[in-house]
Amino acid sequence: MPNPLYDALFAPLATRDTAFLTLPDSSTISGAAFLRLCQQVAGALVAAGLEPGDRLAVQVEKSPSALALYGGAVIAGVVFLPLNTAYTPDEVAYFLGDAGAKLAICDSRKAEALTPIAARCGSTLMTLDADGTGSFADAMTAATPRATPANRTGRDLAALLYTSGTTGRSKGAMLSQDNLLSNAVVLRDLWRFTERDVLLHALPIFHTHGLFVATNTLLLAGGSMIFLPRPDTDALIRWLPHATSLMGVPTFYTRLLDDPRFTRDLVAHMRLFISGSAPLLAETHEAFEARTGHRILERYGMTETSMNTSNPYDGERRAGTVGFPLPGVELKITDPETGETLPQGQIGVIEVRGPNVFMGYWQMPEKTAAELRENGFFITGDLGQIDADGYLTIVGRQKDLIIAGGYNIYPKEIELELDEAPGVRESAVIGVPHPDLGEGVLGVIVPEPGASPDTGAILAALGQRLARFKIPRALEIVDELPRNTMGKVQKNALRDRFKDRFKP
Ligand code: MLC
Ligand code: AMP
Repeated sequence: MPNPLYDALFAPLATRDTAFLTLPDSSTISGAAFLRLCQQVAGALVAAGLEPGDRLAVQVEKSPSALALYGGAVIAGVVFLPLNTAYTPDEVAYFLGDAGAKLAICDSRKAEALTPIAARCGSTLMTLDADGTGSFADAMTAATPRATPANRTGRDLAALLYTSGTTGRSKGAMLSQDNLLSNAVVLRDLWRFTERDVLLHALPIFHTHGLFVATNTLLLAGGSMIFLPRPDTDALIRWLPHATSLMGVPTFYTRLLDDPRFTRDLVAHMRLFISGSAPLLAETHEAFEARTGHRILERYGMTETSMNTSNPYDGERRAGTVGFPLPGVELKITDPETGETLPQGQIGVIEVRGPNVFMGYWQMPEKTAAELRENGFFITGDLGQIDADGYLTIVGRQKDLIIAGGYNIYPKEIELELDEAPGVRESAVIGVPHPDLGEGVLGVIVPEPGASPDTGAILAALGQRLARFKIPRALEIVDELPRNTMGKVQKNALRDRFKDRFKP
């Protein structure tokens, strides 16, 4: 039965007895063995009563079994919903409820906190730990492996990936099989991935970058991956000599450059370094070339669209730019007020259209209509400018968004919490330059008259509710927030005032 994503990415593993994954202890998992793991997952999903189109939520540590959950979902035709391991149970509750996940799989450490939440959301809860044990692992052993993929078309949903919203409510981006597959084909070809490639994979696998850009591209190319649980710099340096390519967020590259062991010799054999998910400073690009002789290839994408643009493989990889639209992707710069296309060279909103663009937000028709035009163009909320040679530069964001270490953080979600804190009248959350993470989260609070808020206690309380990467690295107390004549908080003024807050 047809299942385009399975047929292109997973079916070819059946005859591969060479390594698909190399693990930190140097052990390997062959392509065929990984496919068997995926088939066991699919068998257990079917045994748990999941049918094509049902949603499977997973919040598990990175491991080969965790990656096999994705493959198993593709085989069973189940919609894969990966969740950041840093999310608190409160945050997970929203995703389970909103997506109507039939099954949720978590680490056993989280099972106690998530049991009542899953029950409330009508989801079955099972466990899978990074060592491959847990109640779902038992179910995999007990079930008959499912080798025949569910019948799916390219328009069927493959994944639901949540992105935070400007109003605080996360939106589930619906990605079809075609969305994922079209992007993998383009990236494999453009970046020249082949079966000889070994990707050093140190990204999390709950986001587009580590899950789709990295994994799908390597699966399609028939290459392999050194699969590290974390982007630990020691481990990167230990494994780089065995890799041909690395995909990372800019923090990977700044951390490597900070390490004297990261030398030209160490990476002389490497074919390709790719960066994305957050802006790579031109100075990092230049320092990297000076140290290694390699020019990092920067590309630009998002959850809703997977990848949109890339610097060229052969031509000039221009520092500070994200290159050209990918083959098959149309891109224009529009006026934020009128939506009209602007002349080349002007700054405006980046809009994209192509087979990569998602199918809309899960059960949010108004939000879908607001961001995805009827003619198929998606309004990214990023501000860009195209130079005379056609290179796109991202010059800012229309959306109030902070990107720290490649994770997106919407200030509104944190402001809503801070506003409720004892002694706080109002708050504003901003991103300011951070030497390691690109941007760091800073909370600015105005106290109630006569109050002296306990910032330590406020941050500790916030940690109970929100994932740690969202917690402000510091809180500043001010008498009042700068506002324009319309009463809107002027975050630019705050960003300017506190721009050196995290300077070393
Ligand atoms: C970890 N912490 C962060 C953070 N990551 N804080 C802010 N932003 C981040 N990104 C916090 C932890 O909560 C912890 O806080 C402390 O920092 C140390 O945590 P850690 O786990 O030791 O951090 P580390 O492993 O060093 O990870 C840092 C990182 C990682 C930047 C390498 O965050 C990472 O891998 N980021 C990649 C994100 C990604 O894949 N994005 C792609 C999105 S897809 P405390 O308080 O406990 O000390 C997308 C589309 C596209 O955007 O274009 O690709
Ligand atoms: P996400 O919601 O995680 O999909 O994040 C997507 C956002 O990350 C985009 O809208 C951009 O703002 C940002 N982004 C991704 N790649 C780049 C890049 N190379 N340079 C600057 N910003 C980027």
